[in-house]
Amino acid sequence: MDKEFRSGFVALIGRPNVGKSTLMNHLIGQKIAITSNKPQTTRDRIQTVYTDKRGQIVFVDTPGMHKAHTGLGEYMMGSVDKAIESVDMLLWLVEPDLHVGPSDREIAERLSSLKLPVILIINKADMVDKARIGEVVKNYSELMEYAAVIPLCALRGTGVDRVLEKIFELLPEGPMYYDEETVTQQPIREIAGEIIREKALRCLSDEVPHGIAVEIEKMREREDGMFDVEAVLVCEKESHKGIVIGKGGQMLKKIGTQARRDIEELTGTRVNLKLWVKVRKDWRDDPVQLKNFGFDKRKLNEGNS
Ligand SMILES: Nc1nc2c(ncn2[C@@H]2O[C@H](COP(=O)(O)OP(=O)(O)OP(=O)(O)O)[C@@H](O)[C@H]2O)c(=O)[nH]1
Ligand SMILES: [Mg+2]
Repeated sequence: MDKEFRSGFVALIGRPNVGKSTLMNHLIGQKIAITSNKPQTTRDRIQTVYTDKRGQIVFVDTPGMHKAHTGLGEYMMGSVDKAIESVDMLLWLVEPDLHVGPSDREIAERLSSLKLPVILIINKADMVDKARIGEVVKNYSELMEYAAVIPLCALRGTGVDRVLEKIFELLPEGPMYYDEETVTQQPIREIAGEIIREKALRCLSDEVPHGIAVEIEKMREREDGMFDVEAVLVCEKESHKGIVIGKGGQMLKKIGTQARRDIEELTGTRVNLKLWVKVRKDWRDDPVQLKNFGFDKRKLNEGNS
């Protein structure tokens, strides 16, 4: 009986900044999704695969659920809807906050209308004591029924094994969707662009990072294995350009140095990274620019993952 191979699609959902991407990276044991302390870091679904002898889980990381104020925000929320519609199970992440707010109630209402198992993950358990966790569990349990409730610390990866165990317990017998070596099918070029955006999110403050997009103009492997990468950091206002470049180019250099290190780790080879900064005025509300950056609502309707 316990030899059957189980599989299915599992989305990580919740409000911005609760730790969805951090948890997904720990679940698969590799850093694929970018993370930062700024809300709305993840902008699109990111699919990754975990396989062991118990079965295969295809994780779908999603943007944090919020009320959209830009065209980009609308795309992001469409992408969450698409994920919820197309998976077998949900991991709903929350922070150990005693106050269950209206947006959490809205999420719970929506989830309880679906016929999907929902595992409630109370993340950032390291920030509070055990008694508080008990109260949080009680408050959230009043909202809906869960297949399981698991408090954990995604940052350190503690409690992650219990999540995998529970998912395998709940998934039905199923096929192997991807070969066992696959961790993600996201092209290396896209991951490199996301790494650069992560460093910009982490180095910059205020509203500047939210208007950043990254275009990889060139990514070519030399004969000696070294990668040449040329990328443009796009910002949405002329006044942001100087901030991204920094005094004497220091900010751009800092972002570039940090990004290069991570891209080297990703490619397993030396990387020569060149960065430029361009302004595309208010691109987050410009349908043509949004499409150029891959945030095309039609793509969601076509069911393209
Ligand atoms: N203390 C603590 N911080 C955590 C934990 N998990 C994640 N974080 C931090 O929370 C912040 C947000 O993490 P992300 O993984 O980017 O959150 P997210 O839910 O993917 O955010 P969006 O993509 O913006 O929706 C980062 O600064 C993480 O380091 C945790 O268990 N404990
Ligand atoms: Mg995220």
